[in-house]
Amino acid sequence: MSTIQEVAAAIEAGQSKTIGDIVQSALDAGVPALEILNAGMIDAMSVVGEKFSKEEIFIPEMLVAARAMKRGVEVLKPLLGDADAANLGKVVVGTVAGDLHDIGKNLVAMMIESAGFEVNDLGVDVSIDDFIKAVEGDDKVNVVALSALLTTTMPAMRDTVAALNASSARGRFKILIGGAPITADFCKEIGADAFAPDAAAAAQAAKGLV
Ligand code: B1M
Repeated sequence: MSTIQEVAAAIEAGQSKTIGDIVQSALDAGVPALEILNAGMIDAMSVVGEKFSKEEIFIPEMLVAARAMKRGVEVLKPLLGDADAANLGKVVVGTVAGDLHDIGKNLVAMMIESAGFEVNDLGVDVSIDDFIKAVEGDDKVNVVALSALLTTTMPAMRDTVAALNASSARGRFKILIGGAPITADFCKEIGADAFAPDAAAAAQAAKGLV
């Protein structure tokens, strides 16, 4: 029988071929999907990060762990959604320029979609121009959600928010930000509308903004 620990160990070891079965057998054993995600998978990625900081592992190991995480999330995705969700508007989601991390951003997109929004996911390393085009070219957009995982890409988030604040469409959308180095103070400082510490909070915050 699979447990949370087995899920975590498989993520840490980057077992992308078997993670689907391991997650499924934890579900079959009655472990709730959200618990598998938070206590099994997200915590395991933190361990991966700590090992990388201590130079116990290197970028290839981080990449395989990330791949395993993505496969595991695919199994959980249908269980984390809310099929009866209302249509609350459209959210443009993206990781800011220079930043290639997308696992947290993908979770945020998934939770926001489950909360009842349509999502336009621009991906990673998104330029300011692409964010501006996405909001100005679509009048359904009522939230822009920016993710940054690196302290070195916080300036890109600041610049993106400044450009969005200067946009002609600013009156009809709100700006939500998050990511490991991002704080509520930083949100206030750069003029975004809301900060959320995790994907579930991001979905709640998006609902609160519209
Ligand atoms: Co990167 N990396 N990485 N990495 N990587 C970190 C972030 C790091 C903390 C690792 C470490 O040193 N301990 C460190 C950053 C240090 C810093 O800036 N202070 C780091 C570094 C240094 C780097 C490189 C510079 C390494 C190098 O090349 N020397 C490089 C940069 C590349 C680039 O982006 N230009 C790099 C590369 C990579 C990989 C490509 C190998 C891989 C990413 C693969 C991928 O995403 N497809 C990777 C990984 C996997 C990590 C760690 C280990 C895991 C990240 C992750 O997916 N976490 C990470 C260490 C860590 O996080 N502990 C690390 C799980 C995910 C669910 O959490 O993304 O934080 P997270 O999302 C959370 C919240 O932050 C929040 O919700 C999610 C939870 O529900 N959230 C939002 C995120 N976005 C949000 C938006 C919101 C609201 C909430 O509103 C819009």
